[in-house]
Amino acid sequence: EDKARASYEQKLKNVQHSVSKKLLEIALAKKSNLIASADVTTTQELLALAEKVGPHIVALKTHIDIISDFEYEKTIIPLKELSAKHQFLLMEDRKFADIGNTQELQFKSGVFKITDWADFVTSQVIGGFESLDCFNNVGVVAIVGMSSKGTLTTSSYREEALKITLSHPNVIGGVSQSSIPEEILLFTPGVNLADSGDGKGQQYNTPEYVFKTLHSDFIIVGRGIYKSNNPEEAAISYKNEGWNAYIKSLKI
Ligand code: 6AU
Repeated sequence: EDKARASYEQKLKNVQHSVSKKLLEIALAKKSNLIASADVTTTQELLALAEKVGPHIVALKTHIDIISDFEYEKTIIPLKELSAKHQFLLMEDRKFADIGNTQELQFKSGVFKITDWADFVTSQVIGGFESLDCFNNVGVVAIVGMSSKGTLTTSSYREEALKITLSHPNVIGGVSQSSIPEEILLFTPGVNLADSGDGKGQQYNTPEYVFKTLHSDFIIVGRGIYKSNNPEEAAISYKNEGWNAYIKSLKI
């Protein structure tokens, strides 16, 4: 397990998808491998958080369907402006989990119109290879393994999920708590410096652990940042912890 990992520079030479390239370029430019999860429930909180943490992150992860006052004009247009101003990508954590036709409707229709603004989305791969064909204008991060206690993403499930993840051209990487092959990007949530769990099944690791042991590329931090008294300072400390852990893992 303790062997040197591929650097972002090396990965940048090998990845094909434009979204993978952008993520790696931003990581190198900002010296950050942090994705902030904006699990807040109003437009005002979402935009305020994006403004504060924007300079320190590679992407802002949304659950857009929890925003109680969502309006495309008031929510998405300013969010897009902030993503351009602070140079971060938008990751919609929709976790699609249906047949291709339904996923296509959920992706393109309704009030959220995810296809119009997200740079990349998360999707389960339980619907099979072709269920991911509809996401052809964005990057897809496949849910390979979950962080919660008792998850059904067993090693045999993860093995099958990885086959789709590695072979589908829309897929840029996976969400997992285990290592995945180097040619794709590994996104790891369940990262918190203060807590080991949340009493609702979530399980946390440290940035140190996920970079050293899993060779993650990006950490996803929610409550560690947005619940903090000072989200900007918290983002800076997760950014620094994550970057230092990444640098260390290059030298093993
Ligand atoms: O740091 P937290 O626990 O406040 O938030 C973690 C965020 C949440 C979850 O929906 C998400 O990460 N998540 C995911 C993702 C990103 O797909 C998968 C998973 O296995 N565990 C997990 O927590 O927004």
